[in-house]
Amino acid sequence: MLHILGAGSLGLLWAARLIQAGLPVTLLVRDTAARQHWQQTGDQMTLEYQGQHHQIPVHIETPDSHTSPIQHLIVATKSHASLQAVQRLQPRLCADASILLLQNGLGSQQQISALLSQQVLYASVTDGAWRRTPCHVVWAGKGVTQIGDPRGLPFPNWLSALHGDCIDWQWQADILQVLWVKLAINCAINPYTVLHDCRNGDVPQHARAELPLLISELQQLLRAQNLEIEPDALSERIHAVIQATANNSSSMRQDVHAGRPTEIDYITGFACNSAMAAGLHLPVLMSLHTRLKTHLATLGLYQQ
Ligand code: KPL
Repeated sequence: MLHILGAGSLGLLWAARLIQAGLPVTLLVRDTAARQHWQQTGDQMTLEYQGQHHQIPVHIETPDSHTSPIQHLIVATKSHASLQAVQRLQPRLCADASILLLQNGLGSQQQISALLSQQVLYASVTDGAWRRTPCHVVWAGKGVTQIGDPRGLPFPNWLSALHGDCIDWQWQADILQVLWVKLAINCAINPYTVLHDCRNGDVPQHARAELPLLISELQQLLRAQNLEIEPDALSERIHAVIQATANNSSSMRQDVHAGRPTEIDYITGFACNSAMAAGLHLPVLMSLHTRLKTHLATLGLYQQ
């Protein structure tokens, strides 16, 4: 049995794809109110892909409604909610359980690794998804999931069940490098989409001359983490993602539109803290983070 923690867009997308592939899945929702909402829909979710709607029955539980042990846990909560959510489930985790973290940004993964003695895997997900309703997910863009063990252990066998038909994933020997590059991409895109309330494709026209300066600071930050990245490679990656996701609303902008807290602390916040810890002076990144905090605070979505 695979347990998926979190019924946001990513949790629903993974649940739908794993169930469609015939795997046994339990979706863990936050509380009894959420549980009842699912009951009203007959414990059915909708996966919408390229205009087609697929109805999928799903087994729903709350973390406290059962005490059965958990062997395989996929954590799909937002980064700021994941530590607490995993702590709540900790008593149910088998001693040899395997936990797969799908969070955006960095920082929450390390908090969970420090909490658990079990194998904790990190993942970088590039699928685009959003929820039309709490039980209806739209798969807006197919991506690839990179999975790895930050301690360099080999991949656990249960991942073979997630074959390419259901989750397009690859094993990454250096998952932290992948997550750092993704963090840099998110730092260069997400804040501007919120500050200018724009789609990803409009970021360069709003960020203007600041964007190359920011990218060069992010490059310094990656180098300080001992990551090998060619001088122009980061800029090319960022512009390629902007183009490939030009019509998308970033995850941070989606959170703001839904009135939810954002993952700022695990994106620009983590980047700023890491820069300070490395003794780097990155004024453009710092100023962007400060402007973002102030903007979110005026929307009531950040406590300064
Ligand atoms: O990962 C993303 C996000 O929105 O968080 C990007 C790459 C910016 C795509 O929207």
